Amino acid sequence: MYPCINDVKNTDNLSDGQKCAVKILKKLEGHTNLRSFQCVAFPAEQVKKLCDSVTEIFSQEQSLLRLKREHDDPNVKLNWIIVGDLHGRYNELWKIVRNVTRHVNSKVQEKYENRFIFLGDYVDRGSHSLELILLLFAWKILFPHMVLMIRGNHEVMKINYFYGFYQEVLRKYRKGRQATEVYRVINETFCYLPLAIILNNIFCVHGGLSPLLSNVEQIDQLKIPLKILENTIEYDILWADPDPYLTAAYVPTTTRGPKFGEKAVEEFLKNHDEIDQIIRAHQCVTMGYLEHFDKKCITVFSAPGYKTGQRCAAVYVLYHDDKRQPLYITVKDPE
Ligand SMILES: [Mn+2]
Repeated sequence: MYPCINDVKNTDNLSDGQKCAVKILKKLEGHTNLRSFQCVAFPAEQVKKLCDSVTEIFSQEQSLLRLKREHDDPNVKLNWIIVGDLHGRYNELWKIVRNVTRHVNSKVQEKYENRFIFLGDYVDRGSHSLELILLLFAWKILFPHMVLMIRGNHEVMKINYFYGFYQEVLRKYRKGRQATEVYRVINETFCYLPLAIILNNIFCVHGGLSPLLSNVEQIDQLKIPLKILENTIEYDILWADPDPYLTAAYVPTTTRGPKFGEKAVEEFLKNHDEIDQIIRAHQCVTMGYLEHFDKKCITVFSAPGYKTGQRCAAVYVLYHDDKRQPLYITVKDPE
């Protein structure tokens, strides 16, 4: 089970934003295997409506989302599928949701529901960032509880102006006025994305920890919409990387965020009784999955084909019975 147009209920009572999401999703569901330079075009007006509607939903969420089991309906078993960097790999996203949910379903017989956490880096690098982000926004509008999204370091205009997304939008709108409008409105929407999620005992974030972050409440206090400025908690948690060889807790870098070592992770877990693991994305790791510091921190990377010849990526699944496991996705011919 994945977010699907057939599951949209009460189509007569939809808001304008939901109607727009239905239109966009219907069209995208009909194009799940795009060639490199093929595009699914939507008028700027429609993109704007979609962005306005999803912004409203993100505004009601918080910078730090907390999901606890007791909030769940006890009759429904939830499997959480955690997805790392996607980087415009739209066809592969479809393969991921279809293959992974098929696999998860075959293991779970009872009444269940699959939910998704996307860890950011939706745009740049790949050739279909635009279709991918519109697909995620349409899903979010129609299935807000089933699809959770946080912000990656590429969901920042200063970055995605240079790493592919801006050029892609220019090309798809033939450098017209609609191009700058679409690019601007999507980047404005990015400023409303939450920054981290606590799911049961797991802290989900795009990059990692920050020396400025002693308590997750500090993330709670960050008010969206948010500009990401250097030397802030928000910058660090979007950019940080774990370093297995680091003896200090943190070391700054000049090109990315801080590196954090086992000491930093232990300190963070000690300060947060409710958290026992950190799941992050942000680095292209072999096979799409890597454990750090005795599984206290995990990297998930979900964009097969990100590097030439790299066919494998992974997602991390948190099954309803609390079993946690990576699932690998192999794509035969990444475009
Ligand atoms: Mn990243």
